[in-house]
Amino acid sequence: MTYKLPELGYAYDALEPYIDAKTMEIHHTKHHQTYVNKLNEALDKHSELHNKNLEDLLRNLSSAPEDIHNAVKNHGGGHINHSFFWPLLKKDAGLPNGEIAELLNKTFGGYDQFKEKFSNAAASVFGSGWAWLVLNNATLEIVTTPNQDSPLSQGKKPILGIDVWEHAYYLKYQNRRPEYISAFFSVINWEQVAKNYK
Ligand code: MN3
Repeated sequence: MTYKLPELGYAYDALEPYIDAKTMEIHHTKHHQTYVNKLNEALDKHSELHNKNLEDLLRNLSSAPEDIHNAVKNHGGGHINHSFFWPLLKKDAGLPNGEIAELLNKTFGGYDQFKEKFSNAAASVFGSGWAWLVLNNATLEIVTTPNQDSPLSQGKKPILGIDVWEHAYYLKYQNRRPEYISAFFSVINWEQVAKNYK
């Protein structure tokens, strides 16, 4: 069992000017690839895990072998988080509609309120991490995780997520994370979000 870097499904410059081509290329071919390589290295040591899927390993992180626990958490998390992130990005994908729009209204009072709350959560992450819209049982929640921790390890299912590691935005936005977060809202693929919810 060997994990592989997934295709983005679009060109590196497809999200310009919101997310620049160079950032996308480095993020995908260097950062994500490194998570994949290090996850594979760790799992090489434990053939008994080769028939388990990564989501299950992350859901039951406490039962991962001690010598690779951190590697599964960091590199397994990095692989699954980025594999989840790429399809969430699409230019000119519009605003949420249908069931997702209704859920945002019901849970947060509307799209604008959701956007503000999610943006504040993403801005509040200290250092490297992620902000997420998750399903916690049947309830939508906004949560953050440090590093590459996956919401799966907290028993939650991600619906939408934003990578706020500096590697996701530094070339274009430097220290201006709020501008990157604002730009992110121009490239959310709400159809993919709806699929994740389903
Ligand atoms: Mn990243």
